[in-house]
Amino acid sequence: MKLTMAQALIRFLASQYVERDGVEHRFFAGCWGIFGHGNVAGIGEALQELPDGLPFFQARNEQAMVHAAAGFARMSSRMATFACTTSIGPGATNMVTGAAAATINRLPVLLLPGDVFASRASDPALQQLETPWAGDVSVNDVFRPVSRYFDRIMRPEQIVPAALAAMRVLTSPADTGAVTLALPQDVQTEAFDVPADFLAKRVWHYERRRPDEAALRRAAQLIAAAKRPLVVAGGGVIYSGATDALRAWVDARGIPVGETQAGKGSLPYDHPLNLGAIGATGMLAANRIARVADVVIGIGTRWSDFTTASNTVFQNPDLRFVNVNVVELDAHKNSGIALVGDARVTLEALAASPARADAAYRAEAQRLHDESQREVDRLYALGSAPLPAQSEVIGAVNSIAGPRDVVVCAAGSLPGDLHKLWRTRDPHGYQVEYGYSTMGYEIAGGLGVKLAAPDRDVYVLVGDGSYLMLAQEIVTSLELQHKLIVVLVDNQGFASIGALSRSLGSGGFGTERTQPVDFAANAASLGAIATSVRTIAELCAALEDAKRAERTTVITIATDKTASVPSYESWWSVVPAEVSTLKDVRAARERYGDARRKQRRHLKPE
Ligand SMILES: Cc1ncc(C[n+]2csc(CCOP(=O)(O)OP(=O)(O)O)c2C)c(N)n1
Ligand SMILES: [Mg+2]
Repeated sequence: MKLTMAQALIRFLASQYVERDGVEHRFFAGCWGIFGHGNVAGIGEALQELPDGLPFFQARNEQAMVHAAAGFARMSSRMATFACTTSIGPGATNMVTGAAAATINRLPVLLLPGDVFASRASDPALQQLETPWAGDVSVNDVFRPVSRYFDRIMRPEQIVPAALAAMRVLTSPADTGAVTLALPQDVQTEAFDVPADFLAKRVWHYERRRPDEAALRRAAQLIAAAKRPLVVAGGGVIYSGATDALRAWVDARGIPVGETQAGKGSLPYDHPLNLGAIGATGMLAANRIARVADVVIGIGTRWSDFTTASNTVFQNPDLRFVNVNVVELDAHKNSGIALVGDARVTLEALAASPARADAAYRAEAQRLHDESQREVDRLYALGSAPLPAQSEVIGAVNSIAGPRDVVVCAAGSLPGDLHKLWRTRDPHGYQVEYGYSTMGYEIAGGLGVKLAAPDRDVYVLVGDGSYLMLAQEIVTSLELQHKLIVVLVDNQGFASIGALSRSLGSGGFGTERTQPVDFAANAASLGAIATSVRTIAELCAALEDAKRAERTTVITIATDKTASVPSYESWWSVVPAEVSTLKDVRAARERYGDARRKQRRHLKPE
């Protein structure tokens, strides 16, 4: 059949399916896009020509549409996503931040930026970069480092191998991330004889890899000998659907669990072995237990500095690691025994392996779990006046959200506070993007989450700074009739960075907003139901209204940024200047030197 490259690609994408554990469904829920020259006549025509192929979703900002795709993919445990089409130039490069966020969070998104004419017949086209020393460079080359697969389609028939390669990466649990197919605008419209098999329904069988048997035996031995074992549950537990397997495995052995940002929800918050958040934004339970643990079993975690408190959270000199991860890179971190495999399959493979946490250690973990919960109660009911504290806002939203509802967040002081305080009751109930911590992800990512789970209420918690960076997808949520409940926490600026700056002796320099903003008027102008509340009681009433409402609601509440949630014996490495005329900076540098001495490298060979 003779089709244009764009028509062939859209038909191909509409025919891709994934299957895992016998459940099969389409991989692409649709195609987000903003048209301009570079896609309007190619991909645009192809989408219009085949309305039953890939449903089209119009966005307001290209970065936002990648976030929506990523939020959707994450809520779908990476079993489904969107394609995103853009014009050439700024439309394309607006997606770079979204691409990096998706790749760093290991979430599949397919990016289809328009590219300059392959023929070069009208060079330089509007928005085309001219590079004196290289004729084959375009702005789209900036996608290379932030993509797990990149190709530029210079001839129409090249789309056949490129599209297959793209699908392999998108459906690989280990390799997934942003995939970029840069599409020169003339090539999109060129026709070729498309092989029928290319367009046939194709099912990608999502792999559950079993780790190497010898590695399993070595890991089982190490775990059996442990007295103070600790599991650190990362996003891989949730993506793999391993939460039940994890619960059974730790219950049988009395092994406590700390949760990373992506792994929060691996166990319900009130499970006695759930010590809650670990690391720089960790709670006292997980962080204290981590300090003495002798074997740490990381499951589906990439050991970011927030999880390890910049490599200070584990202090046992004899500590050994076992890393269960589909990604080899992660499985080998911290000199661990590498179990390269799927979390659920690996836990099942270790089901018969004996292990028992020491009784006193278990009792201490239980005591700390209870103490952490009392601390959450305290912070939920802080009674800060005249302005409420952010922790009280979190408490109010948590108490009104249903057990299956979802909280979405990404940057500022909210993610850390949510990590410590949010009571997660469902494995998919906590969707905080903290791999890239992208200001502006919140509303767009929340929309993606809602598209993946329309039967759940989605609570987007967003700071005033993040809101001002990227809030326009409120319009899209209204257009699509996918309701979001947005709670905008206004502390008049970049409070998290202000606090960080003060801790570094820089006094909050450049982090406050002096210009008042009427956020309710702003949100109302976009079409949302918008209110501004002053007290927690008013917030609760507004949240109840929002639950009943059919449209997206934005509730703004001003908070007291000085009533912040403490950090629990944790640290995060940010380096103050080595020399400075500022006295406070010099003092911070000295404190930094002391704290750094707690950093560990975990080099002990097997
Ligand atoms: C796109 C982007 N730019 C800059 C940063 C660095 N940064 C992290 S948090 C933050 C301030 C966020 O302000 P706000 O949303 O009001 O949250 P708050 O810190 O006040 O809780 C900044 C500037 C970032 N994470 N993302
Ligand atoms: Mg703020």
